[in-house]
Amino acid sequence: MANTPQVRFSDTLPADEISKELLPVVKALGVQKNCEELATEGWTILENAVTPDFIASLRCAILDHSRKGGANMLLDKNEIFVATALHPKLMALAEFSVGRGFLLSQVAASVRHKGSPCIGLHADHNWLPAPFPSHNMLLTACWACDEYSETKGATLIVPGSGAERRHPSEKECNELKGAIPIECSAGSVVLWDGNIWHSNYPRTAEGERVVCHVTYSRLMMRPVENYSASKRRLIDSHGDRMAQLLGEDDFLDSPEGADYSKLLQTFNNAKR
Ligand SMILES: O=C(O)CCC(=O)C(=O)O
Repeated sequence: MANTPQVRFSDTLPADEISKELLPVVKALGVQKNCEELATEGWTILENAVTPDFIASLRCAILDHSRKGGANMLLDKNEIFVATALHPKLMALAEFSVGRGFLLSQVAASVRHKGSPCIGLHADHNWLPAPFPSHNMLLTACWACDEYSETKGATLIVPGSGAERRHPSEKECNELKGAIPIECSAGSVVLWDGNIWHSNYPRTAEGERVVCHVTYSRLMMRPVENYSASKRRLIDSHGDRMAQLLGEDDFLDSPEGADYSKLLQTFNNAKR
């Protein structure tokens, strides 16, 4: 994190501006262009972010922990997941995109085989109502352990969709108008903000596409108080509404990571 001066800021830095404290870090790491792309396009690729050995070890660790197409809650499962989450270039891009003091939201993985279906067009601001705020809330960093191309099941992106600052409609989800594959080599990290519409192409090539998904969120997404120590007792005594208040009525943060049976309900809740 860049040094925090002991003065009280009364302004807010524009979403596309790199703070003067972060700028030297961004320049030293060579990620200024990535910051610009995130600000203007909503996505960027960090090519060759790590060595081939690192990405091979990450791929093995993901496969070791994956069940039924992926895994969640990986941060404390292997030191390599810590290294992905704390990668200096990602930390700098996250500070730029989701602000100083940003949080780790998840470290998950996906393994897509030939014939794996696509996940459907969405914006990662999925549990925010539209219009989305001008400052990004969620930054997703996908570590490609295998080459990305359309037939290999690359992430699909709709360039320019971030400017809509809303969720895609059902028609837009079906038509995928203007969609392109993100093409990159294994060892690259693809990052996008919460506004841009994306999905993935169904994999038609043999083999599998292994990806580590690291998400960072803006500090304001965190509750002020943390009741995890007494959560179970409070919910047992007070029921469903207490479960909702303490975050047990959504797809986020179940003991095994995301609980996808509650995904639709969570995304719908954000829009009513
Ligand atoms: O797996 C992909 O290519 C897309 C992943 C995705 O949609 C996400 O992490 O939000």
